[in-house]
Amino acid sequence: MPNVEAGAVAYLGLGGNIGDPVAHMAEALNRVDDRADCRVIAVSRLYRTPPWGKTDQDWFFNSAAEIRTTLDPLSLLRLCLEIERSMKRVRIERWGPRTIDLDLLAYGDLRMASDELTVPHPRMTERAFVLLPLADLTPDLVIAERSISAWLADVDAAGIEVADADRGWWRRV
Ligand code: A4P
Ligand code: MG
Repeated sequence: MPNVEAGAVAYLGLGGNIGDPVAHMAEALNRVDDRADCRVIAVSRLYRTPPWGKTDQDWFFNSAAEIRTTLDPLSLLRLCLEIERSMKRVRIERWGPRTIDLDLLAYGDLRMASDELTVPHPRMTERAFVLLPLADLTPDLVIAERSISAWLADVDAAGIEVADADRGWWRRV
């Protein structure tokens, strides 16, 4: 059995706006937590967010999770992509509608950029729908030399609502 307690702390960002996004996010988190090499430590509140980037689409649900894992960063990314694929995520257009999006936001204090994986997630500091859930978990986490709460103060979070303030939402779906 891998000793998850000795693993790295990583943060995942979750979102979706097709079908039942809350059920998809809950299933994704339970699938991560069910693995012997991963544990979900904490989950953010559940947010309802206006579409960012491509605005003529449905509102999203978004959340974030803190996990502990013995997987290396690339294996963790591949796990996220595999979960997305198995939930039949259709990637029709950039920033377009999706059943589930599972991003690796940060992995310990690792900084890396390759074709397959960039950590921290390069666009996270511009996105209130990522920063707000992440600030529930770790407001003092430093990304690109500023804390999550400092980045959050600079982005437009207008319209974002808390859809469920109970952080156990993902256990109940
Ligand atoms: N990849 C590299 N680094 C990473 C990483 N750290 N985490 C690669 C995840 N993936 C990473 O991913 C394309 C490829 O990026 C993956 O195969 C992986 O090898 P993608 O998720 O399809 O990315 P994308 O759509 O090209 O662009 P981007 O900017 O990542 O978009 P997102 O993050 O997918 O965002 N509005 C609201 N309110 N809420 C949302 O959740 N989401 C999007 C899409 C647009 N607007 C939104 C929301
Ligand atoms: Mg993604």
